[in-house]
Amino acid sequence: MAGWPNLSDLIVGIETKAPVGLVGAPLAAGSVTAGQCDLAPAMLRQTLRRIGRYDVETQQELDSDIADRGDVEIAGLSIEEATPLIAKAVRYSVSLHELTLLVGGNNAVTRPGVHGLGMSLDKVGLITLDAHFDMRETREGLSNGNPVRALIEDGLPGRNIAQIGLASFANSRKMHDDALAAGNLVVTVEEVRRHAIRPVVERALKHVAHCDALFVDCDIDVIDRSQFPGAPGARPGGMAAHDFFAAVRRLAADPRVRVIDLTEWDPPLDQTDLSALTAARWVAECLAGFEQRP
Ligand SMILES: [Mn+2]
Repeated sequence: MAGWPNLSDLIVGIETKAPVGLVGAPLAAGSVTAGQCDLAPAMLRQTLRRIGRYDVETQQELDSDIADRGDVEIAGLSIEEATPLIAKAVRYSVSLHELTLLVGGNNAVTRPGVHGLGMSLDKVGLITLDAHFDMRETREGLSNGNPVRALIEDGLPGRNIAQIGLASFANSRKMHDDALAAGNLVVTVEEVRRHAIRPVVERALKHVAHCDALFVDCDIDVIDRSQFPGAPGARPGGMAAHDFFAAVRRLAADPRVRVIDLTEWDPPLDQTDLSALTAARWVAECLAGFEQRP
């Protein structure tokens, strides 16, 4: 692939003034299903060279530099212990870069990521692309199954939360009821198919129109398992990868989006390179959207 312009060309050192920052948060602790999501940031970096920079759809070549800020040092830490460290790393990145890509790790990185915006939660919007509500109870501690409930308990109002891609037979009635009662916008994966992804994303952006800054959580288990085997929570009947890409691009184009995370990728679950190529293209879609900003 020598001479082929690819995403790895865009990675620069942290001493450079880059519009985009990359923070790895290799958090594996506290997963509902034990796994190796901590291997994802390294695998993502390794796969960037396989993703080209030229987009045939827009006839544009991606050219935004990405400052790789390395991984937050959280090996062996619990979610509770890792939380302030992840929040601090995100906060620093947000202070330096217009857009921060936060690469988990499991979905528990989302809560510290949101706090990393350093803003009052009533001004922050959260949009999730996720098969799950992430509304498990918090009584027994934090997990990758309860970041949304934990954020609501922290004070994030449901009117600031839009959830896209919820899957049947993968959530409980209580989680659904609680999400609706909080005021979250809830769009199931079947609704995405019925109405198409683009209008659904517009609805989500409208739901958080009053927010000053947005955090986008891409739990990659939202994608159909046949198209993303490398996520423990992914199920048959999930979102098409092309809809996921379109959603990420549109969301990244909103200048209020300061952080986009990618969570729940567990590389060893996929013996092929399908999941790695999908996760690495997420970076391209984030950049493509970012470069469309006014
Ligand atoms: Mn999730």
